[in-house]
Amino acid sequence: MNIFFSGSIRGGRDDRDLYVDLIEHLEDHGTVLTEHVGTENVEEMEAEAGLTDDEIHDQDVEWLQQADIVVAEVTTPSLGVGYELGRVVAWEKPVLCLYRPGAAHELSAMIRGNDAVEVLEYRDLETATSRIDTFARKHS
Ligand code: 6K6
Repeated sequence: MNIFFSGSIRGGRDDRDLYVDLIEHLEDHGTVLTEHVGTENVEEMEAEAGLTDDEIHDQDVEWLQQADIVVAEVTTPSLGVGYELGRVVAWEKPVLCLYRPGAAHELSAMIRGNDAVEVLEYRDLETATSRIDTFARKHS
């Protein structure tokens, strides 16, 4: 199963360590196409590799098309994550969004109010991974 993990990059990297834990757990269920979302210094690394924004966009859209399921950590608001979610909802792919209540930003109504998206409000990693297991099994 191909899994697209979506998380903030230019929106802010405060939750990067958490992304690493979630990606590691998702790898039990299939191939995570977007491991780089958890990578430290991803922007510097990809800039050094000479990747342009056009190439990043086109590659990410290609991975979104290949994905069987999408899991997004949406606590740190990100334009890119919101864009990715809009695209996959239009393609009717299964989407799970993970959000920690009490964060600096309330979750967008465009995510919480979207019936095509499963939203889990969670406070600890164990709750998130357990829901990921249920979600991944349901769509495998
Ligand atoms: C290279 C050069 C400059 O920046 C980079 C690295 N940037 C990205 N590399 C890969 N995927 C990216 C990059 N920027 C955004 N994305 C995609 O958008 C990822 O799939 C994330 O889920 C999402 C994050 O969007 P922003 O708006 O927070 O950056």
